[in-house]
Amino acid sequence: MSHPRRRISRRALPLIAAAGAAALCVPAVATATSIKPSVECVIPDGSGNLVAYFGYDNPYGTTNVAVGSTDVHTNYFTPGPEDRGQPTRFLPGKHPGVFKTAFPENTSITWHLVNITGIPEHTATASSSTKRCLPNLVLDITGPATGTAGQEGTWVVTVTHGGWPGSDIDAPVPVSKIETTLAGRGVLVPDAASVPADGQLKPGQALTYTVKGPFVCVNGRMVQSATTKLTEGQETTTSDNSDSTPTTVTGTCTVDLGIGVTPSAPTATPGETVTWTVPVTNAGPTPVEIGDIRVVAPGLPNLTPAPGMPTSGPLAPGATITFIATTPITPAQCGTITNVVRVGYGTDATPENQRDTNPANDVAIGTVQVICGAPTPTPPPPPAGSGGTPLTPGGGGAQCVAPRLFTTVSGPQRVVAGQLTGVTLVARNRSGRVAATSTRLRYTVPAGFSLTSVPEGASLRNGLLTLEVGKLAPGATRTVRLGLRVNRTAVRDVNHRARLTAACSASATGALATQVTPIGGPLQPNVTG
Ligand SMILES: [Ca+2]
Ligand SMILES: [Ca+2]
Repeated sequence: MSHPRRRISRRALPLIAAAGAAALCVPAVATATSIKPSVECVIPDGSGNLVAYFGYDNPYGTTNVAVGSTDVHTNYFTPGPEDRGQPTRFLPGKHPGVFKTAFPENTSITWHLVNITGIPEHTATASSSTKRCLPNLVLDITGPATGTAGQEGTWVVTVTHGGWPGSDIDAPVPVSKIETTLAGRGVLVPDAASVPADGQLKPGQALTYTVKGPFVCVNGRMVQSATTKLTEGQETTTSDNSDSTPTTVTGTCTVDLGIGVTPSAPTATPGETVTWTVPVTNAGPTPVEIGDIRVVAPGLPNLTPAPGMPTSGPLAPGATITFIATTPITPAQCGTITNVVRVGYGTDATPENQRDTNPANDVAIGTVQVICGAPTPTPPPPPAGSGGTPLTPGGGGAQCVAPRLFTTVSGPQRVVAGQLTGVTLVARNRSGRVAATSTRLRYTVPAGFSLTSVPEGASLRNGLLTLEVGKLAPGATRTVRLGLRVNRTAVRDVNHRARLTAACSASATGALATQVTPIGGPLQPNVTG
């Protein structure tokens, strides 16, 4: 059985020898080529000519080729003149755009080049159809390698004018024509210090965009991607116009959703339909999964995502999805309709550290007054010259006089986590003669606290309670009591803050500092205070 194998070996030997011989010949054959001329681009000079940029690729060492045509070489242009300033000394390697020459539009010129006897010449032809010389932008983004969820990071996007490849053109690009976008953030504004005073970005100059924002964790990693473009005209290449940078994100990715509820009108009559808008906002630092958002609205059984809203996928920090529901108003509902909506994240199986960490904005209450029987007369307009008169053009010189407002927050200065408590808000107009109009009292529910009730006529959205006080006569006071529960997990001291505003830019603020004693030991269920 060894016979055939030996025969194959014997036959293979001369083949190997032949292949070896051929391989030795390859360099000689491969070098039997000329220096190659190239045309990079053309650009109109504004006087009926095109300026063409030529270069070359020399596979040899430095080679001299004189202008003209002889038995051994060729280096000339057609049509004449033969000498258009092209090189006669060719350096090794590729050299794009080493010289330029003008020729009339709608004609062509050809550079002929041979540096070895007896082989075909190489040519490069420039004409009106040769590609135009174009500028090039190059984008780069840098950012931190690591970050902690929720903390702020800084990224820097750099867009450099990379010149006009293949030419010596040094024309700038207007900054106004450069549009740079960060994925998820939209169009960026360049750092003022990087914008040239004349608004023209010259070759070699760069715009920088400094971007700050929270580290958000998606599987422990965050990627920032940026891209730039010319809004007018073309570039040499767009393959270098995008870049991205990854950050490894550590720490707890806290979730915080906030909810609101707004009826389509503050009042309704039987027979009408009220539409309730329920926005859910991602108030936390990390994206959340829309499919894991739970909205509980017992009074709104037909609550559904508003048209066009996504029902799955991520909800970015700061982004809102909206739900809507309608309720037909019946005579049985005369009085006040109150709708309480709640938001939560995940299910019973969701680990504690991945649930909503801030309950202060988890509940919202909306009310509608259902008016039955005789219609309420429209309140008369405020008397002329009162504090509510807006400054109107051509209004006979009416002046807006701001009332003197005063507001306080009072209540316990020490509470224990889990207990029921409350605060009293006072809104007062201390003016002697000026009425306060469009008066509005706002109260921010502190972190770790939640409202147990909302006064009539008030709305609660994302932890901000807004009460429309309306007109407050000179010397008048309005007092509002709010029931609060201190969250069982509350550990931080808080400030209760109230802000009173009215027409004519009148405002006042009040605050109350409260110490919170955390619960020691295991949590007790059903804390009733
Ligand atoms: Ca580019
Ligand atoms: Ca929340």
